[in-house]
Amino acid sequence: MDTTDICRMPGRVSLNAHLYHKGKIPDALRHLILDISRAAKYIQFAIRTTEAGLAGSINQYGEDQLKLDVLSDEIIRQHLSESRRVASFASEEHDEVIELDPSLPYSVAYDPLDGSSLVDTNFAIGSIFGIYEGATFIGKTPRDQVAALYVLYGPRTLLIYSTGNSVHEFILNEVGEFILLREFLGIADDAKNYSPGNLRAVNENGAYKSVMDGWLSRALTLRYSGCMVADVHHIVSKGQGVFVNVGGKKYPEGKLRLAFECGPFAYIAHHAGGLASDGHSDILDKKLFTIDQRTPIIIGSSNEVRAVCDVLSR
Ligand code: AHM
Ligand code: MG
Repeated sequence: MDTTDICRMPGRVSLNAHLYHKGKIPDALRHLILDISRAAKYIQFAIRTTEAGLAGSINQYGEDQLKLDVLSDEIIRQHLSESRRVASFASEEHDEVIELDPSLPYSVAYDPLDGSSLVDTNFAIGSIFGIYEGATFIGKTPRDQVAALYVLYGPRTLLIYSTGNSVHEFILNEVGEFILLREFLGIADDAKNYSPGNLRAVNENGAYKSVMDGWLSRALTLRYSGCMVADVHHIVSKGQGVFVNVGGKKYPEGKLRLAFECGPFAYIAHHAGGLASDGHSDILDKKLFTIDQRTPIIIGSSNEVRAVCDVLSR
């Protein structure tokens, strides 16, 4: 029998079928993304069924961990370990790289539950993943990622991935399968919405205040939730917008991390036609020296990203 017949693109397109037919990636990478998507299903169940309290522990940044932070991290750890495709991984919740088997093809950086402090408010939160070829991603740049994806746990559970061939969106259906919602998502050059993270920094960062004043005078629309996954997804979903998180004098690099948050989103924005900068250089070209490295980020519609960088550098 002709195998291309058996593997025809079905009417209702699963994540697996899409990765196979449109991703055109090695089977090992396809299976790794599917393993991660399985972990996400357990996390969305955990969010619905676990109380929103503290775990009684702190993470590598000295932040209190929620039970859900710890649980989400364990779920992902388990799926990455069992996948037998991961040489090493690093989580935002730990201060070290976990080495599994250097002969395996990929290394993964992930934030298990971004925006988890919002869980008691029932705002949307998410998981973020950057996948690299080789035994470690340290010494590489986000441009070296071979895939990036995030999962948004909101009223609906969405998974968005890129393997370098545009950006595609899936929805978790009632029987627990991720089904294609929209493919080839793009980000327009001009922004109508703005998402100003760490706005408290305007008190010590006059340039950021000028950026904010510019948005207000141009009457752009504010869209900010406090979860980077939700806020950047707003840009990906609406096809325009800008998200900023920059620091002040005390923390010039801001709060967000290159490996776990900014790198994967920069890859996704790039493959949707957008841009991500630290104010001077493309986030995709920033070398990963340590897992806890932070970076300012301006991400989204390219003209707006450039305009914001211009004001910030004055
Ligand atoms: P987290 O990974 O500890 O949840 O922190 C990251 C989140 C981002 O999702 C969001 O953009 C940012 O922190 C908001 O920070 P703050 O509440 O300090 O302004
Ligand atoms: Mg985070």
